[in-house]
Amino acid sequence: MSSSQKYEEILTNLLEADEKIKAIVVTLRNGLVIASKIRDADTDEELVAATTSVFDIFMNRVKKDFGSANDFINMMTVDENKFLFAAAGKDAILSIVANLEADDRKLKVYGGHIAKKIRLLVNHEPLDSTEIPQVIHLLANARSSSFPNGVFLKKVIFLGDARSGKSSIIKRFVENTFDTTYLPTIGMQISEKTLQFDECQLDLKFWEMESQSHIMSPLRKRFYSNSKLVFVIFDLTRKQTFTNLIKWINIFSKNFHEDVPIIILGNKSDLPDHEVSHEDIQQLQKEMNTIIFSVSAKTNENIEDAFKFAAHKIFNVL
Ligand SMILES: Nc1nc2c(ncn2[C@@H]2O[C@H](COP(=O)(O)OP(=O)(O)OP(=O)(O)O)[C@@H](O)[C@H]2O)c(=O)[nH]1
Ligand SMILES: [Mg+2]
Repeated sequence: MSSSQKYEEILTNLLEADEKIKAIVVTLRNGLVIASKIRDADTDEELVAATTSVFDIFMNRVKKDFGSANDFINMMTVDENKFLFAAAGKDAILSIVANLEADDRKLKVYGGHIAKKIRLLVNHEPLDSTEIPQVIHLLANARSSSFPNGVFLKKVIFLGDARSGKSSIIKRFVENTFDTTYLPTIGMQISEKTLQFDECQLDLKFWEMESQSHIMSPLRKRFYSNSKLVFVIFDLTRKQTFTNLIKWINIFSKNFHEDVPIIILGNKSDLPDHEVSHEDIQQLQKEMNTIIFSVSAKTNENIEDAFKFAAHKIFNVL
């Protein structure tokens, strides 16, 4: 699929996802339009003119307030329209025009997700799919007001075969970096990151344990104890890691009897030769009545969304 087809599909999927969206424009920082999609051809010219003038105002503000920031998402209302501007990496900007009834949160969830896809396209990095994953629809339609007020510390554990990318996923989320060198996790590795949802401060503590389980078995109980969510990671390019998911989940349930949400992530979506097919994934999804989605610690595809989804699962607000 050519890159212009990919833009076309991504923007079409976004229009379909939220009926309040009137137009979507992807521009380079200098204002050059690289892709656009307008719902109603009748309002075409008018909207493009409105978007361009608001875009100029916004860009001046961006230059002043954010410098060359490559991570922002901003909304403003001008006359009859709501505008969302999201950085799609350092080179491009996604603009969404919606009518006034559009839900801000929904626009931000979709906008943030699509902006990341566009960043990959602009940088000529591999894109796993032009479709909006189910998890994004769930997040977009969830109400953040359902998060409890206060400060919460929650333990999240990572399971999965050696070299599937547990440490890399955590590192990408916590430090926003990626390393191609493989350093097996020894013993226990713990790190932390805070997420904010309105009045809810969520301090997530990530625990990863050495995957050579037999060596570490006396520590297993401590590893599982008090966990509030489990991520199970497999490597999309190695089928065995997918088959072993069940093993990891079974060991967990044998050792820990509380009902904890489990999220399965297929990592390394950036690599070309996937041994695990969409059909395999869909079948397991059905069998386990869970959501599995593909991520890449390398390109950052879907990583943040996976953790946001986890936060919603922890508070059972989906
Ligand atoms: N291409 C690609 N490589 C990845 C990705 N994620 C991780 N890797 C590589 O895969 C290797 C293993 O990653 P780790 O994060 O150490 O895997 P792990 O699951 O923590 O492994 P153990 O700690 O031994 O259980 C490293 O060489 C990473 O650079 C990804 O999304 N894409
Ligand atoms: Mg590791």
